Amino acid sequence: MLRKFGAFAGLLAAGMLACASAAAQPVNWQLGLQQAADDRMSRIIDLHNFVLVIITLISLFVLGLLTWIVLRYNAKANPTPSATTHNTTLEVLWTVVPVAILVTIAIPSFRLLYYEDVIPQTDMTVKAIGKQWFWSYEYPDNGNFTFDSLGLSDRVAATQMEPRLLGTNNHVFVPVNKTIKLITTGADVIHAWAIPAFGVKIDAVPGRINATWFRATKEGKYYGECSELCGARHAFMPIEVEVVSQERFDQWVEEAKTKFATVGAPTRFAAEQQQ
Ligand SMILES: [Cu+2]
Repeated sequence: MLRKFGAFAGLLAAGMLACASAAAQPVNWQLGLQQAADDRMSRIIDLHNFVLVIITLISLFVLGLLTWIVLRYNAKANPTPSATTHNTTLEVLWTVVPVAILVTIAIPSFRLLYYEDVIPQTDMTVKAIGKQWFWSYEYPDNGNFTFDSLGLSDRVAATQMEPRLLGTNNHVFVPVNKTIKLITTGADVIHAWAIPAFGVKIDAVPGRINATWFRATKEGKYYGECSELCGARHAFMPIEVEVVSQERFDQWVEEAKTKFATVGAPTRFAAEQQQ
């Protein structure tokens, strides 16, 4: 009995540990965006909060005006309405103030857009290929190996302590505090590679290469999903990224080189391997 309880406690602890190592994923009753694990996501959250304050103030102001007009100027309270048609000061104000508000939003918005768009000096490249319905990855700077990353069934996800519909069988590994260039393409239809905690969402289009970047600053597991409606099993092609130390990453690369195929290598059949 005691042993059973010990096993259960161990399982519980492992589960909690798995949750703790999951640095970013959706949570029940979540309000707002996922926690940032990357500077660009911090900037996106800052802009989001800034615009949220402005739209809240505008909404409250309009609500106040409407309430005032309904109460003060209804037919009963105001039987003889004013016949005024023009008021220059008011017209200038209701043009200039909204323009000033839009410029106030546009400046940080464009600054962020260009910050995201310009790819800085990167340390390594990961290529993600969207397929119906899973992702393939290539590591051209680390031995040019390639592997497929498939979503887990509910049963397997539960046994592996992975979140439902977000865990994958082969994770994408990247080193912490390194700038990663991510290039994407589609093999069949348009998919989109997205990890909310990194502030990355980029289309994977057949016949062309898209590029973006991220720099994860916290170790842990990060989850995302294909974000372009791509067919029947669109909801079942998750993305799981493990951000690890440089040493752990190097170790994983060595394992991956022997475990996975090399890009462009001829297919070896079982009979051939035995010879
Ligand atoms: Cu897809």
